[in-house]
Amino acid sequence: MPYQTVSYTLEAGMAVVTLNRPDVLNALNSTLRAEITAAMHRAAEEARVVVLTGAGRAFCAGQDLSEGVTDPEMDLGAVLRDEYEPMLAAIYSCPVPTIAAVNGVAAGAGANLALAADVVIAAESASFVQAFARIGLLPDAGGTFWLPRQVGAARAMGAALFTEPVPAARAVEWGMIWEAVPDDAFDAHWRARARHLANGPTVAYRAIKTALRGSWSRDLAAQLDLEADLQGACGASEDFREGVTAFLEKRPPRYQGR
Ligand code: T3D
Repeated sequence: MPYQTVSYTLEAGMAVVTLNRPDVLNALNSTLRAEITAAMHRAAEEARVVVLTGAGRAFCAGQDLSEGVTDPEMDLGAVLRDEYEPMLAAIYSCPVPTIAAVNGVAAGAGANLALAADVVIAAESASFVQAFARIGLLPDAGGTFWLPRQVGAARAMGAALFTEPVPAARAVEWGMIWEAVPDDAFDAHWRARARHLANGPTVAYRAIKTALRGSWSRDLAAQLDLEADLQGACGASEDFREGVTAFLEKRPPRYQGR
C-alpha cells in the first residue's frame, strides 16, 4: 500500500514506521494520523516488533496547527475521538512490542504518541514538551493518563502547566521513558533493541503486555488469576520449550515466536 506521510519497512520481523513530514517536524495532519493507524494494524499482522520514529530532526510536533484547527466548524473533540483515538489504540493495543525511537523533539500529541509505545528510547538531544497550554489546550492523546502514572502528580502538573521541554535524560530520571542514548549511537542502539525483541519469545511478550498494561485497573487477586491464565498459555508455547532446552544445553535460544 503506498503511503504519503509515513514510510514503512519490514525486515526480519522488525517493522519500522517512520513519520515522514520533516518540513513541519512530522506534525500530525489527518492523513498522517490515518496512515500511522493503518501501518500499525499492518505491522501487528506481519511483524514481531514495531518501531515508530520520525524523519528529519524531530520525532513529532503534535497536531498540525495549519490544518484549520481554529475554524469555528472544526470540533477538536470529534477529531480526537475519530482520528486520534484509533491511532493511539492501534499503538497501545498492538499485540507485539512497540518501541518509540524518539530522534528529536516530541511536542504536544507527538510526545504522548511516543508514550503510548511499550518502550521509549530517546536520543540525548531529544526532548518531550507538553506544549498544549501554550496555545490554550490541555494535554490530550493520553497525556493526562500516562503522565501522572509515569512521573507522579507533581511532575505531571508542572509539565502541563509550565510546558517546559523535558530533556531526554530528565525524562529517564523521572521514569517517563526507558533510556536516553548519545545521538551518534542512537540509530544503531534502537535497531539492536528492536532486533532483540524481534528474535524473542513473542507469546511471552504478548502476555507481559497484557498483564502489565491492565494492572492499574485490577486488584491483586484478579492480577494473580490473570498471571496464572497467561502463564498457562506461555507454558504451552514452543518458545518456552526452546527457552528451557537452550538453557539446559547452555546455548542461546532460537525463538520462533509461537
Ligand atoms: O483535536 C485536535 O486536533 C486537538 C489536538 C491537539 C493536539 C496537539 O498536539 S496541540 C499541540 C500542537 N503542537 C504544538 O503546539 C507545538 C508547535 N511547535 C513548536 O512549538 C515548535 O515547532 C517545536 C518546539 C516543536 C520545535 O521548535 P523549533 O524552533 O525547533 O522549530 P520551528 O522553527 O518552530 O518549526 C520548524 C517548522 O515546522 C516551522 O515551519 P517553517 O517556518 O520552517 O515553514 C514550523 O511552523 C513547523 N511546525 C512545527 N510545529 C508545527 C509546525 N507546523 C504545523 N504544526 C505544528 N505543530
